[in-house]
Amino acid sequence: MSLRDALRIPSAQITDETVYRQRRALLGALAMTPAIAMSGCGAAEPPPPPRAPPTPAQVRSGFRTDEEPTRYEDITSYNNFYEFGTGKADPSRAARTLRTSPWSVQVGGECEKPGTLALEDLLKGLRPEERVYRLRCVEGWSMVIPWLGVPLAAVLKKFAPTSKAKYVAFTTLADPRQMPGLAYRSINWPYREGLRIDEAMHPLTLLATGLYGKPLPQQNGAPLRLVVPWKYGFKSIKSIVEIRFVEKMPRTAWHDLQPSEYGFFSNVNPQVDHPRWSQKTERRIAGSASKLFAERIPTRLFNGYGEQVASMYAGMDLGKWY
Ligand SMILES: Nc1nc2c(c(=O)[nH]1)N[C@H]1C(S)=C(S)[C@@H](COP(=O)(O)O)O[C@H]1N2
Ligand SMILES: [Mo]
Repeated sequence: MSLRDALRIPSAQITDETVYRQRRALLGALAMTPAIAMSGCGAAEPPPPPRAPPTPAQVRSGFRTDEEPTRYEDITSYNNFYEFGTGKADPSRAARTLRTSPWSVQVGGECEKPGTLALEDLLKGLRPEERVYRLRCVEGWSMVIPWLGVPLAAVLKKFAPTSKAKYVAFTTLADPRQMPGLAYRSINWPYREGLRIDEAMHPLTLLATGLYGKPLPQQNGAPLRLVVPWKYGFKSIKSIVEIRFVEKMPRTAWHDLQPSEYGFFSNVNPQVDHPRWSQKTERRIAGSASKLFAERIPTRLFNGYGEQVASMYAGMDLGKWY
């Protein structure tokens, strides 16, 4: 489908399947044309009043959810990992050959103890915890995933960030021999993401190493991927090889591609429509196969983690597509 065709679909008929096709079409269209002027941001609700920082108990209440979990087979066969292709089933097939051991991560920038560490050393002394989080993709589908991982803050503190470390930038491996998707210069590889330092240090922010108590499968971002449950899924960057503390807001892969559609903050917000589709509801992929295409549920501000994270955005205009 061409981008022009994609844009012609009446919004009432847009499902996350068409959205994902639009997103894929956009990659091709943008490769040939300068940035297309997209319609402005959705109408805004007034921002919620500033809130006090969460208590430790409120933070912990975000670590688990009783919602029905997504099945292992769905989490590992319905993926976005464009380095291995743009189809949902591509990563589970093509990422099988990604070599995840040995693996090292280069950590640098505004910190006192930079270094390149083997994964084992990066995680030394930290015990993986289980966190059951909602994952909400910008395309309008969501899952409930039992991750295994360590708080990102615990890893970052090992490197003694300085007061100049206002943001943290992350980079995915970009090895064309292992990643067939890199042959398509759609995204400006390597995949890059970033967080503000307070977001990176937030107790909900996880560096995941596994799911369902097992090591992370390649298609889910092995051996190490970010999980930021209150943000759209594209912020949760996979197969990380570099972490940098930086002073300025870092450039990110999706934002570079289409700034009006993929903001730096990208906190889940049902009141702010994506320029080309509504974000009010989501298709929850959970439970039995027969439910997969039936369940649409309301999307929640901050993906339901407002109690834990809203205070970080006090005073910020949430009505904009950040
Ligand atoms: N390196 C990299 N990280 C990535 C992506 C990607 O294409 N490349 N896709 C993102 C998107 S859009 C989503 S929704 C999640 C999907 O994670 P999952 O496949 O483990 O569910 O990974 C994110 N991280
Ligand atoms: Mo996504």
